[in-house]
Amino acid sequence: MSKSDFGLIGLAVMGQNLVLNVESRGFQVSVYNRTTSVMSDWVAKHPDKKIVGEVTLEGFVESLASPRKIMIMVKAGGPVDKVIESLIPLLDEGDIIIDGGNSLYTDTERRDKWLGDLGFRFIGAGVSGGEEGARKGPSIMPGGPVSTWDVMKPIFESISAKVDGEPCVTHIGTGGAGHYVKMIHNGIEYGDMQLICEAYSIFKKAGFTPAELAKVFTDWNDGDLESYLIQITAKIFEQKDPETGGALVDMVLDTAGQKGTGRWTLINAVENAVVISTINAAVEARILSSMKDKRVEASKFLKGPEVEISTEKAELVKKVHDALFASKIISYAQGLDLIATMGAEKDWGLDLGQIAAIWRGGCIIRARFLNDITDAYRKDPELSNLMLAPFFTGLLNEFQQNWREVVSIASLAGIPVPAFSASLGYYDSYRSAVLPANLLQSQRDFFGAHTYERTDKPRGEFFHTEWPEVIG
Ligand code: NBP
Repeated sequence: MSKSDFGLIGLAVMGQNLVLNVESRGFQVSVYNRTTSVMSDWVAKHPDKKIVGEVTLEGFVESLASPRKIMIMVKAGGPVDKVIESLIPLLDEGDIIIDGGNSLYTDTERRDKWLGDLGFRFIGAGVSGGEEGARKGPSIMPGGPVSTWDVMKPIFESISAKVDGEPCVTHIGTGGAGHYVKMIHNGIEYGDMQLICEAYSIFKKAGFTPAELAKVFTDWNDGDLESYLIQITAKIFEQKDPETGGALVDMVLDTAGQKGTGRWTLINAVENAVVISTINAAVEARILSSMKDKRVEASKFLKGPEVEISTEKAELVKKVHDALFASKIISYAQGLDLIATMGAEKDWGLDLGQIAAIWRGGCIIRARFLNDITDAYRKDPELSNLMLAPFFTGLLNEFQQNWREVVSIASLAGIPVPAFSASLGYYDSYRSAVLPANLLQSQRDFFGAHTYERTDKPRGEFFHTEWPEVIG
């Protein structure tokens, strides 16, 4: 049998679908899985495909054409290192290992050095789009050396999603850049999902039925909010529960899980002193949702307002649309600010327009407005903040009044909207030429002699006041 063009280790949901995708583009693929029966059962289901199942790692490596291109699609963390360790003695110099899982970018940087020192080539590639993306065309975010990208480019471009004929894959940058950008993508995904949930929460309190909700989200998906997450949300509201006959969503317990990429994003933002308050609110909302028993208990004691939402339904839909869109702009502005800051720190040479462009298809956050983000950065690659791109400035100026009204309606009705509020807080802080930090700096000088700059003196001159003594 001829040697395979591509090899994949790890036949869980992502691995299986990626193999079918690669094979469908005309490549022969060898596969290996730690639990052999998983591999053989799956390969047996696809007798007509150019898929070679191998029961040993040695046989798997031997079945690949040189230089070998091996994608690892196993659980992130220790399992990736274990697979790499077992591959090393079997590989030849110049062979390529691709880690396509959700690895932490610092692990990718370590593996990049480890494998590079041994003469192998390594790519840490974020793959987004879940099961369907993997099968039909994901958005792929590969890092690593340009020379290795050049070898992998034909396969990556053929398997990725396409938007306007452009493949949703690009060389992100060296080292861990690919997995880093995938991590922030996931953080932004957390933000998008939470913002949609907050819109839902307001509509629910205003008495919208699941059928009305499905209509709102379907209409939104036909307009400027068009996106995969809005689309699936409309479908969720249409789904009936076979047991009760009601809407399935009403039967789903309100506790959300998370796998860690959102938390990693927050840690990185703090390390880089970049504000990502919308994503932060989204991660914390998941944490609070998971505290179901404590919330049920607290609900018996802590009072909220007894207020109905009186805004007429069509008007409320327009207002919430504006609040959602404005908050979404803020979330992307923050996420892209973090990517730009980290990219500069690491000298990754990131192209934010190109990153936005490859998120337009295949991935969970794909959305019409990513075209506008791509345009904004292509027009001005040095853009300091997405909010200041003329297109987005115009939208924020148009939406800001309704956005405030929605946060106010929610607050007066006792509905938690942490991501809407955090986004608005960021917007108002960022646009404030003057903030109350004059008082804060005075407090710091009072208790710690931290000094302050004066409004009537040049920047960089520091002053200290002997404040009155406080007893007790
Ligand atoms: P999982 O993350 O559930 O991992 C299961 C696979 O890892 C199986 O093939 C399993 O082999 C293998 N594995 C484990 Br666990 N420990 C191993 C070890 N020590 N040595 C060798 N193999 C080991 O699979 P997934 O959901 O397909 O995700 C794969 C990667 O893609 C993950 O990093 C994930 O975060 C990422 N990702 C997932 C999605 C998604 O929608 N699921 C989307 C985007 C990215 P076994 O059969 O022998 O147990």
